[in-house]
This record gives sequence, structure tokens and C-alpha cells, in this order.
Amino acid sequence: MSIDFIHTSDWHLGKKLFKESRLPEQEAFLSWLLVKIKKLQPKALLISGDIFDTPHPSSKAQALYYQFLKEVVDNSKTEIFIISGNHDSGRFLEAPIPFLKERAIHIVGSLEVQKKTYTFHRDKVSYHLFPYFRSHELYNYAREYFPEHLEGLDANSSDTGLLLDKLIENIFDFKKGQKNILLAHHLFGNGELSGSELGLSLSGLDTIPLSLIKEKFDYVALGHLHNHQYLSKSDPVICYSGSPIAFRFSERKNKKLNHVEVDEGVQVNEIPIPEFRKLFELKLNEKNYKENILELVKNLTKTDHESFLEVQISSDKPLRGVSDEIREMLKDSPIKLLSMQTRLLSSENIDRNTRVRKESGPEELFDDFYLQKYEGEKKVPKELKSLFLELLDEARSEN
Ligand SMILES: [Mn+2]
Repeated sequence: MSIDFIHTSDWHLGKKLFKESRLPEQEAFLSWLLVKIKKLQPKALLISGDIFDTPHPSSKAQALYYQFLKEVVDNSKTEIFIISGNHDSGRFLEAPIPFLKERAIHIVGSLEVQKKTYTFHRDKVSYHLFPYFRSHELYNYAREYFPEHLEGLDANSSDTGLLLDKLIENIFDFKKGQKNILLAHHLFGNGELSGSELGLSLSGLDTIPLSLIKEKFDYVALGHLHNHQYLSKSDPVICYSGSPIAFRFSERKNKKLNHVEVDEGVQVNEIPIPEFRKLFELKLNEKNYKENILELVKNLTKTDHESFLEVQISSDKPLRGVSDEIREMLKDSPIKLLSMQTRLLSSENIDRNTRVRKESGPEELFDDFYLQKYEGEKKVPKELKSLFLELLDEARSEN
């Protein structure tokens, strides 16, 4: 009989796009996932880090998380395995362990200098939970458990690699005849970054070489990169499940998670995740932007949540009032303009080294900036200048 699990990661509960909350879509995703779990009744759900977007998430984000965990426990026999990501506070995730472990929810949030369980044996499968950690935690751990490998080492890549190798050997419990599943949230091999991820590195290592994990595991459930992607398709399968929703306009929208069956081999079934809210990114120019936006409004298919739009317009002269104009065009449509940028074609080559006058106040700096950006203009238009001064007043009166 095969054993199966679902692999997901990078929920970033509580994350915002500009000032807009993404919780409605995150809630929609979790409801959708719950339906899948009820239907598939997988043996396990693996969540490979970045559960929350910040170390101390809002109460709403936390409520969503706990509600989801409870629903899974109430509606399935699925065990849940969770590791921390670089956005999470490992200790924060671990705090409710006394309650959660009794409900078959297992969390490893940090690498600690004390014996704790990193491996969970189940039937013919062992789950190895590798939490996110930084270099100093690795060195602290090494100092305690394998100091002989620290002697004479400085932080260059092969040394860190050796310590990681020792660490994997030391924290995980490998049992003969088991299929080994690794959960991790570091950068491994060469993944493709999508923009909303931070660069991660252990001192001396930008990414962890695949050679450190290849021989030891049968499926590697990675988190951190937001586009679903494989580093290896077999022996072992190494996969970033990606985030369930697009967090940036530029991020790829075809989101998936993996339903994995482990028998003699490893069989991956990808499950496409519905797009709960559409994100549109339009790169236009001053001649075609109106028709393109009207076209978008006309062809929009309905989703439960209003769509978000980012517009970039390239032009050879400053454009004024375009945001308002676009908002007016979108007035009766379920599309909200979140960001509007103008790209001045002639300003591309401006000498960026123009010296800033030392005595300049914000007003002068604004003038300088304007004249530099809009080449050929002699003076900041009155209207714009007074708007700026108003803003400046507002900013000064705050706190
Ligand atoms: Mn991450």
C-alpha cells in the first residue's frame, strides 16, 4: 500500500500588496485546501516554511492558521508537519507545541542546542524536519555536538558544507528500509528567484549543494521560492511547491501543490490551485493605454475578489492626472488600480551623479529631482509644487 502526502509552503499569511490585505484570498486558499484534504484524506500535510509573513503576525493571520489546523484535525486523520521559514519566528511557531502535538501536528521551528526530535517515523516513511536557521545557529550547534569539525575552520563554503553534512547526520534519525522525506526552507542548488523572496545564505554558502541531500532522501519538500519548480525530477524528487497565491504582479500565476504517493518509487501528482484574485500587470505607452485598459475591463472574467492592477506607461513627456483617469475608467469594474508608474523615455540616460546641494531642504531637493527626471522642463509646475508642499506639511505634522 502506498503512503501519500500533500506538499505546500510559503503561505505568508498576513502579507500585503501595497496596502491591500491578501487575507481574503489566503482564506479562500485554505478553504480550498481543506476540501482537497477531506477528499484525498492524505496521510500527511507538509508545510515547508513561511507560514506567516512576519515573525509576529496579526491576530487575524493567526486566527486563520489555527482555524485551518483545527478543521484539518476535525475532518481527517491527516498528520501535519510544519517547519519554519526565514519569515517566521521559529520560537513563535513552536510555542503551542504542547497542545498541537497531541493533535498530530508536529512543528520544528528552530535548531537548538538540546536534543529534540527532528525525525518522525511513520509506516514505511520517515519525515525529516529541517527548520530554517542562520549561520550562528549552525555554529552553536556544531560547537556543542561536533566541535572537532570546527577546529581550524573558517567560514568558507566547503567548511559550511561539511558542517551541514554533519548536522544532517546528527539531527536526523535514518532507519533502514524507510523512504526518507526532507522538509527544508533554505536555498538549494540553483532555483529561480521571483522577486518577493529574500536572498538567503549561510556564511560562505549562497545555496546548499544538492550533493549534501541527494543520496539521503527520496523526496525533498522545499519552501522559499514562490514559483513551483523542480531542482530534480527523480532520485530524488526535489521540488519547491511555490506559494499558493501570487504575491507580486510579476510573479507567475499558475500555482500548484504536490500530492505525492510513495510506494516502491515516488509518484508526484500536481494539483493546480485556482486563482482566487487576478493580478494584472500592464506595460503600456501613452498612445495605447486607454484602449488597453478598456479592453481589460471588457474581457474580465469574474472572480470572487476584485482584481488588482499595476500599470506602467512609458512616455517621452511627463503625464499628469493619468492615475485619476484610469481610476475613472475602472470605476464600475471589479478592478482596483494599486500601482501606476510612468517611465520617461528621455530620462533613461540622465547622469545619475548630479551632485546634491548640501544645504538643500526637501523643497529644493524636490525641484532638483523633478528637473532631473523631466529633462527639458524649466520649472516645476505650480500645481504640482503646491501639492508637494501640502504633502510635506502633512508629513511634518505627523508624530
Ligand atoms: Mn522564505
